[in-house]
Amino acid sequence: KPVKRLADYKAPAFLISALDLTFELHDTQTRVTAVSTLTKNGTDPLLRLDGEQLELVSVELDGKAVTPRFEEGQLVIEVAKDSATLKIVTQIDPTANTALEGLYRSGGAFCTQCEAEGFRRITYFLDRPDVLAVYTTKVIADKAQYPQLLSNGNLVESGELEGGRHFATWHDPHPKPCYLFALVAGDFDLLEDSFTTASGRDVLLQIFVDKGRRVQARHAMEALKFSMKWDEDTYGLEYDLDRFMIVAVDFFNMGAMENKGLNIFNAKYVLADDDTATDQDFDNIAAIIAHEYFHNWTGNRVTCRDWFQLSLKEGLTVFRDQQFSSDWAGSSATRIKEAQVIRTLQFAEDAGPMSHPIRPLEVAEMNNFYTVTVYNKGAEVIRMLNGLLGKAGFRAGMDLYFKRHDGQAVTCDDFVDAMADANDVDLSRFKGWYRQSGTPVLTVREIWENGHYGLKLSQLTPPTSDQAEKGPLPLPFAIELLGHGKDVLQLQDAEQTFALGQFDEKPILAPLCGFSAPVKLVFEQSDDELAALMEKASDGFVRVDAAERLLQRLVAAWLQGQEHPALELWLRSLHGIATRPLTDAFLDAELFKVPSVNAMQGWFEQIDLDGLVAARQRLRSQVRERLFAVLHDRYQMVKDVKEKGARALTNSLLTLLAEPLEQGVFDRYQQARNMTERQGALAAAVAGDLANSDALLADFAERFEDNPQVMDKWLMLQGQRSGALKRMGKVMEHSAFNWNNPNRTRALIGTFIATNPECHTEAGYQWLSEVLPKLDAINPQATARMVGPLLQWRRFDQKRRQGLEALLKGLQTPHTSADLGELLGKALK
Ligand code: B3K
Ligand code: ZN
Repeated sequence: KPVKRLADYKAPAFLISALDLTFELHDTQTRVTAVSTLTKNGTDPLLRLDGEQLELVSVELDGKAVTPRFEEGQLVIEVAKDSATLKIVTQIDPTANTALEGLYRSGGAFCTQCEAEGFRRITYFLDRPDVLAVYTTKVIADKAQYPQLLSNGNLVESGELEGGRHFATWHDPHPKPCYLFALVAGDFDLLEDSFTTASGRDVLLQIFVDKGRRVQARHAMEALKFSMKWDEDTYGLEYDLDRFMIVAVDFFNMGAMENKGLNIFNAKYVLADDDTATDQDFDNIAAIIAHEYFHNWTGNRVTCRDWFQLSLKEGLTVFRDQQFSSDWAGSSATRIKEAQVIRTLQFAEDAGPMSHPIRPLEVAEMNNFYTVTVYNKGAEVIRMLNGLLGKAGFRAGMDLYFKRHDGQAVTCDDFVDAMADANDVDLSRFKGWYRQSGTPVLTVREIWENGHYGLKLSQLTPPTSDQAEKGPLPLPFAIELLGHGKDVLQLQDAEQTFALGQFDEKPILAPLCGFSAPVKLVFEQSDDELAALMEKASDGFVRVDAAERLLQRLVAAWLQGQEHPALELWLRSLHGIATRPLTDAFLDAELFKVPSVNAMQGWFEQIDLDGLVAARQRLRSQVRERLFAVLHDRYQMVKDVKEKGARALTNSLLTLLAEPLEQGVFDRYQQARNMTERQGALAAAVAGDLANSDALLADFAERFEDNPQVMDKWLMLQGQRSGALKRMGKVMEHSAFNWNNPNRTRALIGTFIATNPECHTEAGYQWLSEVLPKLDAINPQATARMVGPLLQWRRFDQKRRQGLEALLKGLQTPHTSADLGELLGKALK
């Protein structure tokens, strides 16, 4: 696929103000008639339409048949007049569509996924986000098989047809880009409710789910209503159609999709009840329901000019869903987990061959750029703006953004300009966050002279694979001086000194409170101070980070075959936390986790995988040996408390103590009152590689064989467990696994690649060399999303480097998809 560049953006040669679509749905031969109302947007008479995997039936311009020509995969039509009506008929095979882009049929229903460039698999079109049209969609299908026919907007007509068929016509009055188009046809159970907006509009709310699972949509419905209210209260944003529909499907490449008025969700982010979903699942569902709903304004009403601007809608909407989550069910762990995503996944992305700014400069396959950088780092950038401008200033910026740009397709610069103008501030340097990739390293030096305390801060962003030159960026450095209060230092330059006042004793600095900027910290703070922060800082992120910094020193020493005093300090602090009165179970649940091997990989440039695995085992066994009694007491104290925080803490403690508590793990699993407890116990058994884990996994599979979302938990544990590789053949034969379903393949194979050290063995690479081409042929997008960890091959030891390089090279064949091909090309460059 040819690379596109942000710098080459050109306005479209034509605009399409209206699009009338007719879908004659048949399982393998669906006919699509698309009638566009075109106007020239300049002088170029050549209309170039995107199209992929289509069978062209006919083309008519203003009622006359035309013979089109093809150039570089596009359909080219000469349009003499300034405006015209274009009718195109295409035929597609939704059943053969295993890529799950465009219109596909799966699980007995038709559904669509058009973002980023899937609409071109439905008809020839200007498949780009800056072409906004009003859609009218007629859907025709067999009535018995597909009683529900849905599309965007409001239902205008429906009725019976000959031969057992029926139709429904939908009209969406809001002009939208084609990536927001959606169609669903199927036979679902329906949960309905309603919401009255602040200005009195009654909105019908509908959630469509697989038969028999209606009650499991209740939590999603509550989250939806809360989201609608929250966006009114927080940003003054109301819903703008008569109905809002959500359809849950099991075959889906991503989490969900914000199609106008008709969100399509991966079923795992809709369906939940206490027996089948964990507390974390409930929170994820609420966050994603909110995220997609919030897109109605940040994404749909104001959309992106081009795909390089993806963070315009995604970074902003992730920030909004994070704000929502902290209001809805937030705990001290919420922000810690957000920071963890950045520090493990995003920092790794920036350290590897896929490094890109939150507004990428070059893209071949757009689907490869739905990344933690664009989404989560993008949200961190918005969070910094929010902090800089304050709540009222940020809201003023949002108001101005909608006032200026409602109904338009705009750029990230437009967004930042609205923020700047509403607040009368200069944000030109801040825009560097959109241009520059990489992770700034923030070095902190303390100044302590004659009772005066101060800080010398300096920042440096090392070169990344995509960009050699870096400059300083404005960044907020939030601090606490233990016992003396908090402050936010605004670092503007490469180096700056801040005087913080007079003290009797050198204060203890809690750095980067709330993870105030997406940076790596270099700070030679004493081990004792880190231990004090771990126990006493008022900010949860600082406490968990202090523990990690201690462990990083310890593990670095262990990898050199040395000992380090950090071990005793870490254990002593954990002891202190476990014996003090319990004040924040969520936070303690985080402190009682031993960092994953993945998290540890982020501490070092070169990955000594065997060393890290051994270090992690050693940390676990040290905790067991030295702290069993106090941790077990705490476990006894919280294990029966019916409260979310207590469950989180119980699961952390159970995981740490799995080996000595073998029977306890077993009992906990058998007596579990909900999925949080059952899954927690099972995960502990697997983490400890207990003898009973086979029996428990078998029991779990038997209990939940009918629930694919729950069986994904089982597949994930199969991917994680030690000895996974030798059991793979068997697991893949289990009815729970399905090569064509990306939820299943991601759960088993994706988890294996991302978390299991057995992946990085000769046998692991051999196995992947067989599995990945097969997966890529079925679903390129899902496959490309799994291989991220393998692209880091240069950071491994020599033997693994060779093995991985050979694996990646072997994947480059004439059959390789554009998705996977782009990643391999970058990784091997
Ligand atoms: N916008 C969609 C993601 C589309 C992914 C295309 N590969 C979901 C979301 O971010 O809300
Ligand atoms: Zn989104």
